[in-house]
Amino acid sequence: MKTIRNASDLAINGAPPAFPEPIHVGRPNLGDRERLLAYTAEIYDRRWLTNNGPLVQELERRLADFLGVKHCVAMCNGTVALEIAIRALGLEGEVIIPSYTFIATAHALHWQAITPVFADIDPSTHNLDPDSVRRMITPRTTGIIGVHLWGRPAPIEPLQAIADEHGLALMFDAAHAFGCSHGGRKIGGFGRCEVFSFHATKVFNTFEGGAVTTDDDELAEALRLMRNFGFKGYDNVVYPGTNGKMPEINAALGLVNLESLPRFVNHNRRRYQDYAEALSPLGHLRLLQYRSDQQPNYQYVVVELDRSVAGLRDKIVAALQAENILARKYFWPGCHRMEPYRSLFPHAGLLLPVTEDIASRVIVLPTGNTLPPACPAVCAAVLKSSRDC
Ligand code: T4K
Repeated sequence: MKTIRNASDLAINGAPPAFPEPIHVGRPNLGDRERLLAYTAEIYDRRWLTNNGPLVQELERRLADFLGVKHCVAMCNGTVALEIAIRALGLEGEVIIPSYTFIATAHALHWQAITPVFADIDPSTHNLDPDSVRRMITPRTTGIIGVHLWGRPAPIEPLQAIADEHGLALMFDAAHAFGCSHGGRKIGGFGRCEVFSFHATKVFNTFEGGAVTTDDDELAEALRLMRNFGFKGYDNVVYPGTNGKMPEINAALGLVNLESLPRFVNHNRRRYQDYAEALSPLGHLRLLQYRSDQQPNYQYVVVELDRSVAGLRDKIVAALQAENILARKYFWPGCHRMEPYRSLFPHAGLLLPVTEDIASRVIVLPTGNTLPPACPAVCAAVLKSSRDC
């Protein structure tokens, strides 16, 4: 492994890369291979591949237990889970969301002819700013979708108070927050419902997958029917449903990975501590911190550059990538600057100064099960030296 002392040691300046293979943000965490193969053989023998099979039902029970919620409805991915939850809650008109999120949060509304209205975020948490949410409410508003960005809980109680005051439905996009907690309670039981992504890149994955969790019996029933075209028994459709079903093979990986989740989170926590130690001497950036009363999953290692060096971000990311560290600029430039929203709402940015500022300064670094132990120190050396390259 080369030592990076200054800019001339960087691969972007012609030196060899620090790592021979790409190191990805979102490299999948995988549990026991033999257990997965055993489940696969079972699926094969049983010839029950999808449509609410026994492994999906078992995964749903285990997830509901783990999250401390009454109902967990497994889905084929997080985006369809969002769409179904939005439909099952009867949202329409306008729904308030952050712009600083993955595009799926906005698209899930747009696909149902609902207008996403972008509220600004709190600079210290990157999550929705309740005051901005209040300002976005109009007579057409029917709901709020809070996002637990980076696995840090959205401001749950203030958002619930706003929702109650204005008669709005509150749900959460919990795609990043599997295994995280708020006030001693696991994310999953807040708002009317919460939506998880179990995509390959998430701390807990089922290849592709997702789930909606809720304590509301009626809502759970609607979610279950809607994910299967709206069928209630044979030959009887009671909702305009879709196909949101999770296949058995996905549930099998879920069962395997759930067993290894404590190991995945522990591993991420140790890597996060390595990053914290390696980055602490650098004055031109800060590593995103977690509150001591909130249990994180450490799935995203988020670095915020100082404003004084924000203009160097692309150069810094390019320097990391040249070392085979495939850092990302999530969630730049914000949903409001992507289509169709930038054409629909060309002036949205005027009301989103914090989103624009944060989105221009964040770099997400790799972590996960397969992260080479040297990566945090190399990232710190690159971040230090690439200022001068
Ligand atoms: N809400 C929020 C807040 C979300 O963040 C997401 C998804 C959703 C909703 C929607 O949930 P899903 O419908 O996806 O279940 C990735 C993921 O595809 C996406 O799931 C995730 N958020 C988003 C934050 O990240 P991309 O476009 O950055 O993915 P990609 O292909 O660039 O992969 C990221 C890195 O991971 C790459 O360096 C390659 C590596 N990778 C990826 C896959 C799939 C692997 O090493 N192995 C793999 O199998 O969106």
